Amino acid sequence: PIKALLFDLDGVIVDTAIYHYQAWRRMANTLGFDISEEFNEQLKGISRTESLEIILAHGGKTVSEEQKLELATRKNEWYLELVSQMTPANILPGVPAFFEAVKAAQLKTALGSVSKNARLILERIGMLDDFDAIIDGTKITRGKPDPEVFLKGAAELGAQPDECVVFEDAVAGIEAAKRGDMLAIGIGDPTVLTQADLVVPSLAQLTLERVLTLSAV
Ligand code: B16
Ligand code: MG
Repeated sequence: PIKALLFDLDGVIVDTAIYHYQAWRRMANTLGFDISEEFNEQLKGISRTESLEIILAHGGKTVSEEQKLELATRKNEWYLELVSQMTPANILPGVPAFFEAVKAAQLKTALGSVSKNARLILERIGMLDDFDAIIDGTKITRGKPDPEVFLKGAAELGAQPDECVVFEDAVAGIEAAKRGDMLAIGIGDPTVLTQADLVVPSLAQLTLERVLTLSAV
């Protein structure tokens, strides 16, 4: 039976992907190139340093390690400026009702995010106390698609992988869940999240009941 639900942050609980995109775009522009929204798709769920490498390669730029650190720091400052304006109004549709149902069913919850800013974001939206465990970028050594973030979440909740369901909006995150032998529910487009066991547009289109039925199959 399902004991634990593991939630990605960016794209599942809040839409910070748009802020990441804006901040990376600003950085790319200072280097003389641009990045499209379509290109941004592959950065979802990917760590800050890996994202920077992908963007630099895309723009055909070679920079020193020192400059990389500077660029990543500046991007994060721009990103944090946007995050600082967040409020509970930024919580994605369907999330509060879904969490109420989860609590009523006495299931455990964990956050599984590669972001180093995850706690700050949860604080801004008033959801810090809604998770029994928080696994973020400060607690992991390998980003998604490595399953580390979700395996650690399961371990902290005392659940086996087959007792866990992962909610993810990123291709890399769905892959991480599947590599961890967990059920994966995609939030987004089924033609993009092809590895997911079920895909819904948002948590507003999903009931806990449906999740628990799915796991029984
Ligand atoms: P930070 P998630 C990920 O969050 C984002 O999807 C990804 O775009 C970002 O680069 C990464 O966090 C690192 O974030 O720069 O704040 O440490 O989807 O795993 O919740
Ligand atoms: Mg995400």
